[in-house]
Amino acid sequence: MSDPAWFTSAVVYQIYPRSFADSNGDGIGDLGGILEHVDHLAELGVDVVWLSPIYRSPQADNGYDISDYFDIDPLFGTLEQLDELIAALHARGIELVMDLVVNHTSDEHPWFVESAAGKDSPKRDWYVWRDGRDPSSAPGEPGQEPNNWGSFFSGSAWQFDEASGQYYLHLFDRKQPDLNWENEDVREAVYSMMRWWLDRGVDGFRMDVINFISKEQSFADAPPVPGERYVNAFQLFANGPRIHEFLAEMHERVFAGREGKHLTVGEMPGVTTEEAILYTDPARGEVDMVFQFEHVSIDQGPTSKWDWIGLDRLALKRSLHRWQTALAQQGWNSLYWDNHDQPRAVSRFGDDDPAYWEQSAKALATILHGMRGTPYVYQGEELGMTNYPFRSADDHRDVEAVNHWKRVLEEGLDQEAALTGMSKVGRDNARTPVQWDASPQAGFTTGEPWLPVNPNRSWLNAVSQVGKPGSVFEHYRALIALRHEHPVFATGDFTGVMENDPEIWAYVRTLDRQRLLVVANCSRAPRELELGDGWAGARLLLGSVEGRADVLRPGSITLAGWESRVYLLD
Ligand code: ISL
Ligand code: CA
Repeated sequence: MSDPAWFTSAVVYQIYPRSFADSNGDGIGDLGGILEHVDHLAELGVDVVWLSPIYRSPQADNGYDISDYFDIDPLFGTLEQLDELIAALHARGIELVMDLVVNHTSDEHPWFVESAAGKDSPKRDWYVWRDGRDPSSAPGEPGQEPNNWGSFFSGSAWQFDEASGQYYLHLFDRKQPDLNWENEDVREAVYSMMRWWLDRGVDGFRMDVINFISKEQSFADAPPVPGERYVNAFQLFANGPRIHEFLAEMHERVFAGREGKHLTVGEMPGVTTEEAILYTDPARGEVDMVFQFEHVSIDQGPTSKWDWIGLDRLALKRSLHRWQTALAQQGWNSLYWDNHDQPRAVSRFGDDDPAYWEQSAKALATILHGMRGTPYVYQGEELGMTNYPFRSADDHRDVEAVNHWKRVLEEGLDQEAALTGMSKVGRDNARTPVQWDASPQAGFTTGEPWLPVNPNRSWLNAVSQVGKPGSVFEHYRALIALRHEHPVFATGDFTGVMENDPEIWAYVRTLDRQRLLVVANCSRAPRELELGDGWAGARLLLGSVEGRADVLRPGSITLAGWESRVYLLD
C-alpha cells in the first residue's frame, strides 16, 4: 500500500471568525483577533485551520452570502492581514483552509446584479431563473412559484422579481441566490477564483453544501407533505445528476499537478455512505473527505430540524460505527461533533451538568479522536464550551432561527415546542464568543459582543485550562499528540465492541502488531467492565481521571461516571 495521505494523521481546527476574538472593540471577531491567538492553536497542536467565510459580504447569513470572492470584508480586516495570518500559521506548521461558498452568492454580488438586470443579460443564465406556474395570472402570489421547493431558512425557495416577472432559486435565504452550475462560465469563474487563493498561499477549501450544486434540471415538484405548502426537495437537488462530473472537473482544473499539501472537504447534508465512498475515493479525484450529517440529525424529527426528539445515544454510536465500517476500504471520514451550525457537543451528546461537564467533554473528545478519519475541533470545543441558556426568541440572531420564529407566529404553530427546538439546536449556541478568560466579556472584546457571552465564562475559559493538568484543553492536546505519534490512530482498522451497550462506547483499532482500545462510560453511574485477558499488559496512553494504573492487569476495570481511557498494546 502507498503511504497514507498526510491528512490521515492531521487534526483540523475550525474558526468562526465573528465569534473568535475581536481586536478593535466593535464586538465582532476579526483577523486581528485570530492573529493574537495563533499560539493557542499551536499549543493545542492542530495541523490545519479552517476559517469560516471572511470574504466581502452583506452578512445576511454571517458571511455565507458572498459579494466579492477576492476581498476580505472590512468587518474582518484586510487581505494584508490574511497574508500575515497565512505566514503566522505556516511558521508554526499549520495549514490554512478557506471556506468555499459557491452553491450560491449574495444577491449583491455583481454577477447576480448583472443577471437580474433583465432577461437578455449576458449573465442571466449564471443563476436559476424560471417563470411562475402560470405567468398570465397572479404573478408573485404564494402558490405561483415555479415549484413547491422550500428554502432551508423557511418559506419558498423562489423569490419573485417584479422587473422581469420571473423567479430566482435560493435554497437558503433570498439574499443567497443559487448559481447555475450547468453554465460552463460559472464553473470556470469558480475554478479560477480557487486557483487565485491557492496561488496566494491558502492550502485548501471546506466546500459549503457542495453536494447541492448539480440540480435535477426538471425542477419538478417534490412529493407534497400534508399541511406544508413548501417542502424540502432534497432528492431533487442533493447529489444531483452531474455532481461527480463537476467535482472531478474542479479537482482536475484546480488541484491537479499542484505541489504541496492540500485539503478539500465537502460539506454534504444528506450524503449516504455509498455516495461518500464515491466522493472520497482517492482514485476518483473528487474531494479528500466529506462532512456527513447522519449523526447530527439523530435528535431531530424527520421533517424539521426544529423538532427536537431527544438523544438516542445507542443510535448515535451505531451511526458513527457504521460510517467507520463503511469507509474502511475506500474513502475517508471526517470526524466532528459540532461546528458553527450545530449545538455545542458537550450539551448535546455529553452532559453539561457542572458535576459531569468536564469528564463528559473529555469522553466525547476521546471517542471522536480515537476513530479512523480526520478529526475537526470547533472553536471552544477544546474548552468544553456549552450551549447558551436562551430564554426567549429575542435572544436569537441567526437568520435560520429568526425566520423560523416568524413562521411560528404567522402560522400559529406551537410556540413552546419552537422555543425548545431553538434552544436545543439553534445555531447561535455555537456562535457565542470564545471564552478566553473569566472577565465579563470573556476577553473576547473590549466592547459589546454581537452575541452575549455565556455566563459560565466565570469558570469555563481558556486561562483556567491551558497548561492545567487534567483540563479539557489538555485532554484535547494529548489526543492530538497521540494521533501524531502513533500511526494506529490514523490508519488502524476499526472494530466496535460492546455494540449494543447504550452507555459504554468502546472500540478497538488495529495496525500490524499494535492494538488500541478506546473506552468511555457515557453515563453518570460507575460501570464495571470485563475486558478479557487479551488486554492484560496494555499501557494506559491517556485517561480522563488522574491516578489510574499505568498498565492493565487481568480482570475487570471500573470506569467512573463519564470516565474515558485509551490503552495501547504492542
Ligand atoms: O444548520 C443546518 C443544519 O440543520 C442547515 O440548515 C445548514 O444551513 C446546512 O447545514 C448548510 O450549511 C452551510 O450552508 C449554509 C450556511 O448558513 C451554513 O452556515 C453553512 O455551514 C448556507 O451557506
Ligand atoms: Ca472587530
